[in-house]
Amino acid sequence: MNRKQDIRERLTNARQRTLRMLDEIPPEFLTRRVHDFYSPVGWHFGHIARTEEYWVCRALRDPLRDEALGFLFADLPTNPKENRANLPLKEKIVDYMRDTREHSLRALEAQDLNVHDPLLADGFAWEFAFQHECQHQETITELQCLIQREIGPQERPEPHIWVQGIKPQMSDVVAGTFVMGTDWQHAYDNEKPAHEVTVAPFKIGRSPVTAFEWSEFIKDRGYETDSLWSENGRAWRDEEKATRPEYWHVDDGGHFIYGPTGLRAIHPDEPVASVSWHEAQAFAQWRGARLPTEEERELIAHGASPRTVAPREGPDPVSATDGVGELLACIWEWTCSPFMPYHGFEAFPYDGYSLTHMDGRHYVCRGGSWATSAPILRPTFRNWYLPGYRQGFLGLRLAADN
Ligand code: AVJ
Ligand code: FE
Repeated sequence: MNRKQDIRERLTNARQRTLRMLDEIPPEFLTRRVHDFYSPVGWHFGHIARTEEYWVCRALRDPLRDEALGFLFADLPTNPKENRANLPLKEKIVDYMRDTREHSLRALEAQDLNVHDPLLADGFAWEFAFQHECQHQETITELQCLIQREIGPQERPEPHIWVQGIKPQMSDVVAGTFVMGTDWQHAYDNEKPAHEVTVAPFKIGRSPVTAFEWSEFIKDRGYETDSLWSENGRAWRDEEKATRPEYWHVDDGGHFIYGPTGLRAIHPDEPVASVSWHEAQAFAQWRGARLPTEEERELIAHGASPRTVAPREGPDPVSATDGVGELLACIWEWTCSPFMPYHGFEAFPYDGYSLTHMDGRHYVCRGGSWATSAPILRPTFRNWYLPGYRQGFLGLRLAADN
């Protein structure tokens, strides 16, 4: 299939899903901020359109066609999240999405992609817009969960019985040299360049830490045991009054969590989610283990079969398989590595994508979650958050020295 046709189809498929997601949002929530960290969910739909329009226009050296909407839907410090609640009506957002997409596809049709300009070569601007749309679909899923939490339980789901969970096991990984990162033109700047890395032997969890394992940490007073927490971790815990993963609802009958369509029972073997880096660190301490480095996490992911899995309603329980599994599309896994540039990194297409976050304060997450769109699941993909962040589908996998 030719490249333009391929881009067109992928953009069109992504957009079908985005529009389906928009229709699932209760209209009264489109302009409402349900959490301090987030813009109102309606903003994300315009932002997807604006980002595509912006990069296509930049590539063509054309001005933005609608400066006002271009600003409203920009993720800029001059446009703080409080401003982003003044949104146009849903129909106008949908019009903007349609109009910018039509313009983008017309421009794609007319453009020769066999050129040297890095914004145009092989359709970079369109590919960037596509991957960006996929990423915001996951943010929208996070917001769907938060919206369900605001709405509250419609009915009490049948709880799972939490008697025991799968036995956590570790696999030995031999020392090895592998190619970390990629030179693929359409990878994000932070994944480049490809470079050789040598890793000492280590042990790695065969699956991410499960909800049941986390419940044992709680029972063993892990949250109250100061020696398990770093100084910053303790400060965070006290400030947040954290006693369990933020989105857990526990009553005497069971464990529940809000998914994108409402409250659901937590399966004991599903990966624990919505834990911060501080909590993940304390848990690893409690188990006498540590978080993997991102080098270790990428090394094991290169062995993973590149399954393409569609996003689901929630995580599947992990299985006690031989070898290391659940490497992609299960849960984002915290690593102990700060988000920093690889040697030879060049910010592209703008500093704000990666560089401004490479401040030593953010930590890398790897793997992708059940809510990550399949086209952006890859072993080299780096996600990052501040250590106190626990919204989103974030869990962990343990590692240890060998
Ligand atoms: C990589 C998920 C931290 O959502 O802030 C979306 C991705 N960058 N639009 C974010 C991103 C620009 C980013 N994360
Ligand atoms: Fe964005």
